[in-house]
Amino acid sequence: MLDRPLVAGVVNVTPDSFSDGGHFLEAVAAVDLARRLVEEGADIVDVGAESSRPGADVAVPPEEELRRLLPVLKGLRDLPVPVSVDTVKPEVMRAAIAEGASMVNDINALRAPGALEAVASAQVGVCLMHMQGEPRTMQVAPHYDDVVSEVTAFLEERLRLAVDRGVSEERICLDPGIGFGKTPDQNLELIRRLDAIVALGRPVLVGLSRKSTLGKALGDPKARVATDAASVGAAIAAFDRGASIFRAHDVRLHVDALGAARAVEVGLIG
Ligand code: HH2
Repeated sequence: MLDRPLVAGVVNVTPDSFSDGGHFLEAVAAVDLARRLVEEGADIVDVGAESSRPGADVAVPPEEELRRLLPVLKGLRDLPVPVSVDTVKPEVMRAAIAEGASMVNDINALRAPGALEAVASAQVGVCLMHMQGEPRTMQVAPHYDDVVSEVTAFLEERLRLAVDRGVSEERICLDPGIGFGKTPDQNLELIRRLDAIVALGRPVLVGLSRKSTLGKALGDPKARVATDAASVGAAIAAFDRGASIFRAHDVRLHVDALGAARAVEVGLIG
C-alpha cells in the first residue's frame, strides 16, 4: 500500500470562448495550472476535457476531446509527476498514453468496449470508479438496497476482470465515485464505511473536492459546490478511514491538511 497520502490535482481543459479557432489559450492555461499544482505539491495531475458533472451531456466526440487534450499533454511531457487522463473512451486513452499520460482515470471503470485492452496493452496505472447510470441522468433517482455492498461488489468485479485481462494489479486503484448516481446520504455513507472498499486491497482514491454533497452537508440545500474547507474536512475523514489518493482542486490545502493528519498517525519521521 502507499506509504503516504497522494494528492491528484484537477486540471480541466475547457473550450475557450475567447480563442479564435486556434484553441491555443485553453491549452496554455491548462499547462500553467498543472505546473502550479505541482509546485503546490500535487503527486499526480489529472487532466480531463469532458465534464462529468450531474446533468452534463457527455457527448464530446473523441476527436474534440483529443483536440483539447493532446496539446496539453504535449506541454506536460517534462512534468516531474505522473499525468493521468480523465476519460472513458478507449481511443482517447490510447492517444493520450502515446502522448505521455501514465495513468487512466475512468469514471466508467473501463466498461467501454476496448477500454480494458487499451490500458492492459500499455501497462499504465488506472483508477476504476463506480458510477450508477450515466452523467446526464444519474442524479434523477439513484437507488441501492445497500450502497456500500453494491459499490464494493462492483469494484471487486471490475478489479478481477481488469486483472484477468492483463492489467497488473499493482497499477490499479479504486474509487467509490462520490456524486456519481448517489444521493448525498449515500455519498456520506460510502465515506463513513470506506473500510469495505479498502479491504479489497488496492489504494482507494476519493473525489470529494467541491462536490455538492458537501455543500448540502453544511445545510445549504441549493449548494452546487462546496467550499474548499468542506472539501478538506471530508478528505481528512476519508483519510482516517483508509483512503490514500485525493482528487482535489485546491492542492496546497489538501497537501498541508493530509500532511498534518498523517503526522498525527505516524509521528514526524514516519
Ligand atoms: N469526479 C469528477 C471527475 N472525475 N474521477 C474520479 N476518479 N473520481 C471522482 O470523484 C471524479 C473524477 C467530477 O468531475 P467534474 O464534474 O467534471 O468536475 P471537476 O473535474 O472540476 O471535479
